Amino acid sequence: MTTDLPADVMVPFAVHVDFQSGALTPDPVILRRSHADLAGYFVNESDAPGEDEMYAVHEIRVPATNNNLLSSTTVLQPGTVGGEYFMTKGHFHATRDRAEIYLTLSGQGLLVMALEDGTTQTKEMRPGIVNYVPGHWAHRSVNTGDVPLVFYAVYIGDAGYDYATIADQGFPVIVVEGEDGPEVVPNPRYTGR
Ligand code: PAN
Ligand code: ZN
Repeated sequence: MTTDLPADVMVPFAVHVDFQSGALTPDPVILRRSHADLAGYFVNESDAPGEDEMYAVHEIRVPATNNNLLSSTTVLQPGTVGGEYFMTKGHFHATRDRAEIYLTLSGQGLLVMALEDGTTQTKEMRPGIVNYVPGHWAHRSVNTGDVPLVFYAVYIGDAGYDYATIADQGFPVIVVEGEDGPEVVPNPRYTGR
C-alpha cells in the first residue's frame, strides 16, 4: 500500500533499460545533442556542423535534490570530426564535489576526466565496466568504436551542470584516431591551467 505518504516520500518505481539502444520504458525525457550543438568543441572542424544527432540523453526524472539519485542513459553515435572521435560536451558538476557512476551497457569508448588544475585521467568504457567519477573531476565520454556507445549514469540529484568552463577552456586532452587506434593527446586549444 502506498496511501497517505508524507509529502517528501516518493512512490517506488521501476524503469526498463534496453542495453543496446539505451531506450527507457517508460521514457520520460530525451535530450538530443546535434553536431551543431557541439559547434566549437572539436579542434579541427572543416565542415559546418549539421543537425544530425551526435548523442541523446534519456533521463529518469526525479526531483533534483541531494536526497535523490538522478540517472540517465546516454547514446553516443560513432564517428569522427577532423580526426577526433564523437564525444559529449563534458562538464564539471555545478556543485563541484558531487560524484557520479557510469555503467557501460554497449559499445566502447574512453571516459576522459580532468581537474581544474589540468590533471587528467582516462579510463576505458566497455560493457560491464563501472566507472567511478569522484567529485571535482570534469567528465566527457568519447565513442572510439563503430557502434553507439551506451552507458547508464547515476548522479546525486543536486549535482547540476557547469558546461561553461569546458566550453571556454576545452579539456586538457583530446582523443584522436591514430594509426593503431585511439590516441589521447594534448589539446592544442586548452586554455586552462
Ligand atoms: C551524464 C551526461 C551525459 C551527456 O548524464 O550529462 O552523458 O553529457 P554532457 O552532459 O556532458 O553533454 C552526466 O555526466 N550527468 O551528470
Ligand atoms: Zn556528470
